[in-house]
Amino acid sequence: MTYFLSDAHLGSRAIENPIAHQQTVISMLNEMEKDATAIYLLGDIFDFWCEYFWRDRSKEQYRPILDKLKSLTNKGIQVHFFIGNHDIWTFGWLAKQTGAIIHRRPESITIHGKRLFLAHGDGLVPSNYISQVPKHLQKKIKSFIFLRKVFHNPILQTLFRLLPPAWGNAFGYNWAKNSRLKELARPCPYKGEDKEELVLFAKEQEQQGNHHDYYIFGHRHIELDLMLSRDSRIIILGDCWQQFTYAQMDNQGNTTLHNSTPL
Ligand SMILES: [Mn+2]
Repeated sequence: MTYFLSDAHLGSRAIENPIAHQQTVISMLNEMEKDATAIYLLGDIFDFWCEYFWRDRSKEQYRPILDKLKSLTNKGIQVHFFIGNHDIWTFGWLAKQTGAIIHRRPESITIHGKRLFLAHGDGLVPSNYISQVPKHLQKKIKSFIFLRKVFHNPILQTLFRLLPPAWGNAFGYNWAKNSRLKELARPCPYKGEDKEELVLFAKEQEQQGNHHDYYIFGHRHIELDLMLSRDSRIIILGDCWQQFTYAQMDNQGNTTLHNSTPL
């Protein structure tokens, strides 16, 4: 079996019991361990993750999950870690601690004869998208794209990593907490086939001849399993902080969405 999960937002200061939350995610991994050959973590597993140039003792809060991932990779289960928009800033430490393979960009891979397009999903929109949406949304998208550039800029990343971890974390966790609280106050449900960016993105890929049997994304915190055509499907993975969603692909390439029960 191959498993996919995303958006645990571990360590979020908007989550009441972070230890129980981490344990729930670990219990999901324990279940997967029974028959998994590979586990794909599709981004935002951590609510804020930055590896500084200095030792960051606060990372010890994640020791249980880091050890769990390490034990999975020690057993020969592949763990693939895609950066999200909250855990961009890994520079080797996480890979060393867990044995996970880090992915910084969307990937096309083939498993069990199926071609998969995998990504967290932030920043993926069809071409000329901005000009097609209403003015008030254009501003929002442009500022998201600007922030994304800032966060991915190597020079700014280096400067941020020079900060004392306590300062960087105070900034990062509060920024992330605000986005969690905003989401709780104003959830953004599925926009529909003609408006949901990742659906439009996947449809465009198909139209351009870049065929995939499956598009699997996180980021949106909505559960979606939609046929794009007779032989193409998009799956958006819900999340692992409220819905505890995961996707399971069997050895014939059949993929299904499931939910775990929180501890
Ligand atoms: Mn995200």
